[in-house]
Amino acid sequence: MRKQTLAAALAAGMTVSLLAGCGGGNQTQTQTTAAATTAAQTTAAPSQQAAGGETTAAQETTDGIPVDYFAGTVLEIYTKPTATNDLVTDPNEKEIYKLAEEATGIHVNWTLLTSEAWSEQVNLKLASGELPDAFLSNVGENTISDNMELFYDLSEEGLLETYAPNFLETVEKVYPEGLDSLRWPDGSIRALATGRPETDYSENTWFPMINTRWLENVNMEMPTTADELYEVLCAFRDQDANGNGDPNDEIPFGFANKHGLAHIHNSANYFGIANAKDGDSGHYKMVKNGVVTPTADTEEWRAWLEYMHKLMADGLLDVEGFSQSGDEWTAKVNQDLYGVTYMFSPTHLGLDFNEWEFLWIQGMEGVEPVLDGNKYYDTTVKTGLTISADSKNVPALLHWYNWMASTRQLKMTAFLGEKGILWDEYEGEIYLSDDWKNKPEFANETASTLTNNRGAGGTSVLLSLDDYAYDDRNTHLVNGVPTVLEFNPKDSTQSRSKLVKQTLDLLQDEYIFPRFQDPDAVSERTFIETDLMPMIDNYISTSIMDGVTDESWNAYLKDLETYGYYDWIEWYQKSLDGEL
Ligand SMILES: [Ca+2]
Ligand SMILES: [Ca+2]
Repeated sequence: MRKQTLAAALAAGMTVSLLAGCGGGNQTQTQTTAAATTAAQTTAAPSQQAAGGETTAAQETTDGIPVDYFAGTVLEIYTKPTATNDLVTDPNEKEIYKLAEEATGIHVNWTLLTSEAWSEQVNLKLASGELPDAFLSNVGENTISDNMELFYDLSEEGLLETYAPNFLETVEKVYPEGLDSLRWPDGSIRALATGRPETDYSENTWFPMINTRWLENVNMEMPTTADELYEVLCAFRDQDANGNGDPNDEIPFGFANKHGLAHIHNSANYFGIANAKDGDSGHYKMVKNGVVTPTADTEEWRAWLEYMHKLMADGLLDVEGFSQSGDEWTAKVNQDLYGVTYMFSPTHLGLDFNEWEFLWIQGMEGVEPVLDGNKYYDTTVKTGLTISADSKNVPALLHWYNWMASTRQLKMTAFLGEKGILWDEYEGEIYLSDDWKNKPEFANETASTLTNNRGAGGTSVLLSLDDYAYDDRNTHLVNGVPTVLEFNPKDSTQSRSKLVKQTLDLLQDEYIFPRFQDPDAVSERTFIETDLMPMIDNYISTSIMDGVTDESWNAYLKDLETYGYYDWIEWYQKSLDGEL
């Protein structure tokens, strides 16, 4: 095959180039040495970089391919703006792409599509058969599975190892399953990943929160068991807990199944049942010791429903919780009518952060409460870079992409823009910097506009958690020196981060890592879900409103079988085992 011939030719030429051009310099780049080299490189003038000089080591990729091996190549790449406030009309104005061209000699002709036009244009291109070399932005799993043959299979032996070793190294750090995370069911690799994972800010859990002012008003302690919570909620009901003079306007426990994630399902956490960040139906299974385990047929499940029914029957739960809209729920939050409810953070709802505390109780004796979510939150874009099957520039493209991932500093430049504005270095470590805020030239900017206009965010290369800034939420450079930021309860990022950090240990360790799946297999699952999920959801709401009897419970257990609950569980077991 052509590419193999190219690879072979390159492999043969590599030794020669190294000897002739680079003096056999040490190819081993630890992060520390790479850091030092690229720090110099990033600040060096373009002409110096092009000339090489002392930056030789950084100008070769780890495997020794000369950085300018593909100089003169012109790539056609489609992309879209990093975010809606990315006003850059030519991505070549961004620092990372300037550096990449200066170093590799590869020029990119960009076609920048609006987010609105993206899907349509990608599909038009795919239908026309006249494809650019690559799409650098999320093409999407379905688009790929529908047009598999139009995307280059990057699983070809030796291809990524030869041209994208830095990327491969990052992939192993980012995904517990390494490169297999990017494989399709047939073993092929049709896209490379971009962006960065998070464990901190974005974890999508909504937290159960209790109003401590209300607790003080009714003169009670923070509850730690289901019985104590019941007593507290009764006090909220019976007294003027919000202190507005009316003892009857409190709704002790609020939820809204039609709003985002403030769902009653979250309260199953106290009974040891939690999702792994996949919505309501995520609560209907858990992975325990490598086995996908049913939850919706357990004694814990029934105990949860019975407890919530007791709250409902005694006027402690919002009776409108199943029917009200998100806006109606929000209005009640803002009118100080809820003593307990679910939140991304109080600050995000415009509430006083210091008035609310995370509410964590033991629902059932002997059952460990578990918080929704999992300890690993994948915010990377797994279909971030796709290369067209008929591109004549596959090695050059991989080499260009790989170069941008050759050091932490370049990855940070790709993500946030040039060093010295949003990020900088201090004694060899990378930090986010706040010093741009004092510079007149950035007076009209925000962190968000700077990020999006100067960096390429998730639309660039792949970063691991270690690549990013040290303690990025709480330690920033201030006047060039690492400074632990004072906690500001009005800062929604800090508030959320504080809650997330406080609760990370309560998350599950086991979960089903998302993979690309055969669309037919996915259809089989969604077919089961069509009737199964409404049945379970209906049993939840009926039980909480009207109670659980042995008769209703036994009929429900039978329904679980009839509606394919155990086939659904088995499907996820296969998914966990990588058999789909
Ligand atoms: Ca009351
Ligand atoms: Ca009141």
